[in-house]
Amino acid sequence: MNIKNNLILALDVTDKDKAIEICKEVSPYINTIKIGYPLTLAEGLEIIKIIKDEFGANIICDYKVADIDATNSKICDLTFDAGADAIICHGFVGSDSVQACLDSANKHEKEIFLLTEMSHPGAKMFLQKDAEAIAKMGVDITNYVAPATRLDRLSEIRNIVGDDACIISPGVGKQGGDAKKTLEFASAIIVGRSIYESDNPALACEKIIKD
Ligand code: NUP
Repeated sequence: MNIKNNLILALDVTDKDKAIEICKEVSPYINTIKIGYPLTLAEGLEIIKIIKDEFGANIICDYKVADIDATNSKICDLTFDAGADAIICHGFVGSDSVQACLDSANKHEKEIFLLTEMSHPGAKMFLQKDAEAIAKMGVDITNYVAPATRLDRLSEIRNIVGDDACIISPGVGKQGGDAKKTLEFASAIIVGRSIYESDNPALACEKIIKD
């Protein structure tokens, strides 16, 4: 996936008009948009195609897919049929569940991103201890999600997955992560509130890119 300026917008607003307005403002800087549950539950799965068609953007659906293999297949099929270019899947559910997501992506000629360790404080309670094992689970994955809030962990995950893997990293801005330092290890950063809550989302993008 070609991610302009190595910057992905997390479009966690809950209103279609607001979503379109923000996308318009940031379109000179951003060609890859992450849509998660807030916008999808508010506006329906059709929002994927609406944003994709209007802005020609890559759409990554952050549905953190985490079920048994049969159910994961259905979730991924429906998401790719709705127009997503990629979907984020949890790794802690194990390789059969992840393989089901990958099979669906391959069938649709789309991609999955495997979530290793999460960026929020609570990730230290359970997920962190298994993050390295998740990163090397043996499924043929080339795309990962790893935290901008813990650079030592991000660096460790980069070491495990290798230089050719694509790592996208949330946690810059509101969660405390630094864009430039994160990009020493990550292929791209995911930024939400620092952009869409800004009075000037375009300027917020410019600042993130230049800093
Ligand atoms: O570990 C993760 N942390 C995280 O923040 C995995 C994620 N997918 N995210 C998502 O990234 C989160 O749900 C939100 O959509 C975005 C970060 O947004 P913000 O903290 O920049 O507002």
